[in-house]
This record gives sequence, structure tokens and C-alpha cells, in this order.
Amino acid sequence: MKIIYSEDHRKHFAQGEIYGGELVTPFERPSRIEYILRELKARGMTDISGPGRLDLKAVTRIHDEGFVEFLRTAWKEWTRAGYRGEIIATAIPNRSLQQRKPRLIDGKVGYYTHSVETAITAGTWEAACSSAAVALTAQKIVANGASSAFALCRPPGHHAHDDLYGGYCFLNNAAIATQAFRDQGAKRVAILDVDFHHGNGTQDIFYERGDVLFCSLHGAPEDCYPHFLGYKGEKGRGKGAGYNFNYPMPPKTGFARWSEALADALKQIRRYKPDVLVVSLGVDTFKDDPISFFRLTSPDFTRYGAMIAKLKLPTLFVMEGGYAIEAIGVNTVNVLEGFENA
Ligand code: SP5
Ligand code: ZN
Repeated sequence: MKIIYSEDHRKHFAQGEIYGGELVTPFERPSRIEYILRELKARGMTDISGPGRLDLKAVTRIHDEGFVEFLRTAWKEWTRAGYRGEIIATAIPNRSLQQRKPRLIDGKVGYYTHSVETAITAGTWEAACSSAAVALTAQKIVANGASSAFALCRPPGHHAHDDLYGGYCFLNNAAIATQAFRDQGAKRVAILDVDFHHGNGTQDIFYERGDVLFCSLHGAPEDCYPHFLGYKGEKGRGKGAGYNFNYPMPPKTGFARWSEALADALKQIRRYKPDVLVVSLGVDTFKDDPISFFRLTSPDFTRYGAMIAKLKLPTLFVMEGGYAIEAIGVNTVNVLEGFENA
């Protein structure tokens, strides 16, 4: 399996994440990628190359132009305002407030985010662009006929909406790659999101579209982030009605229940007859993940990689979350090996 990776992910390294009222070292940190790379190499998956140049047009097929311009210029405006810390939203236009983009940078930050744990730093834009480029380069490999490819993206993407960042995500890499498949001739694309968290951004982006099927397995919104989307009853709207499947599950869910949900999602995907599959691959379903509550073990990741392979679809894996750093490499590569060896 070809693997695409860019060193530029390191340009995004926030010093602080708001967690339990404290500023802590972010769970989503550069070393995550180093652990995955090390494990890939240890297992002989060494067909690793860098991304091509990012075509911003592929990004604005999914994201709002004002949002992209905000991400590009936010750090400059923030420092020009005299601030010395990282960019963290304070006021957000919640219920009953105007949805209008203000002039002041502080207002723009709130306007374009949904979660304040995620800080923007000097290098965030460049890192987010490199992550999207990684996804698009791997996408092209699959579009050109490879049976699979792995986009080792960082920062992750599935919490990013067309005009909102948050949940450690800025550009929605999986959505951008999905749209690229469509623009290059795929009639239907299925997205399987196995990250512990609901893929709220991806769901919202494709919610009214019938040409993209979205299935997400995740912690129930009653009990965890992103709190405000991911219920079972969200089934799509308009042309998208019937093309959105959520599988929210409670604390302590282990592989028995989780894999039943996966089997159902795979059934929906098979029924949809997509030309290609995009997997939003987060391994924060692991039992020791510090911010999640599922109970998957390392061998379970191999097992479900093999289940996904049974679809026999061209498959693009896009890296999302996973914060049990010492195990992130083993768990991620287990999925890829389980898929390849099936
Ligand atoms: C890509 C991805 O996995 N993003 C996750 C973003 C989660 N951000 C909020 C973290 C809050 C964690 N709260 C855990 C409570 C445990 N007591
Ligand atoms: Zn996650």
C-alpha cells in the first residue's frame, strides 16, 4: 500500500489545549505521526512519499472561500492586534445571536469555530494545507487504479465543516478527497468514519447529497464530544435523505458490539454500490485512549481492517484521531495490515 506523508505537519504544534479548565499540552501533537511512521517502517510498509502541490481549488470545492481566507490570514491579524498567545476563540455566535462575520479578528475567530479546545498557531495554515495535499495525493493514487492508499494526514479533518474549524481539525481532508473522486468521475463515494468521535464536519458537508454515503461509528453524543451531532435519527435531508448512518454507542463499548455496528455499516455501503470507499481512520477507539471510552484492543484493529477489505472496493484511508501515543502506531498499522492481508 502506498503511503503519503508530509513533514510539514510539524508546523502545527499548539502549546495549549483547553481541557477541564486548564491549558494542557494538546492531545493532538506532532509525535503521533512519528509513532505511526516508525511502526510502518518496522513492518516493512516503506512505500512512503511526499505530497504534490496543493490545488486550493480542490479545497474550495468543499470549504467556504471566506473561511479559507480566514485560516490563511488569522495568525497575521492576531499578532497585528498585539496578542502574544495562540488563537483561541472567546465568543461564539450561538443561539439567538447574529450569524454575521465581524471585522475584528476576535470576532472572526469565534465566527469560524465550533470548539475552543483547538488553537491556531503561526504554522497552522501551512500544516493544514500539507494535510489536505497528503489526502489529495493519496486520492489520486487510488483514482489512478491502486486498490488502496494511506493518507497519513495531520492535522486531522473530520470535525471541520465547510466554514468551521474545531476538534483539532481545520480542513476536512476526507471530504476534500471525496469531492476529488466525484470530480474525477466517480459516481458514488462512501465514507466510513471509524474515529471514536462523530464525524460532524463530514456529515454536515454531505448531509443533503445522495452522491456521497456517510456512515459513522462513535461515542454517543449524550456522553462525549462533539456533543451536538451524531444521533441515530440523523439520516440525511433532501437529496441526501437515507444516505447518512450514525452508530452512536455508550461508554465501555467493546469489539463485540462495535463490530456489529461495523457489519451493519458495511451492509449499507455494499447496498449503496459506491465506486470507491474513503475511510476516516481514527484509532481513538482503543481501550487506553486518554480522551475516549471505547474498549478496542490492538488485535481488534487487525480484525476490522480485514472486515473492511471484504467490500473489495478501492479504498483510501485518511488518518484522523488517536491519542494513546505509544499504541497509535501499532493500532493504525494493524488496520492497514488487516486490510492488506485479508
Ligand atoms: C480528530 C479528533 O479525534 N478530535 C477529537 C477532538 C476532541 N476534543 C475535545 C476533547 C475533550 C475531551 N473530553 C474527555 C473527557 C474525559 N473525561
Ligand atoms: Zn477522534
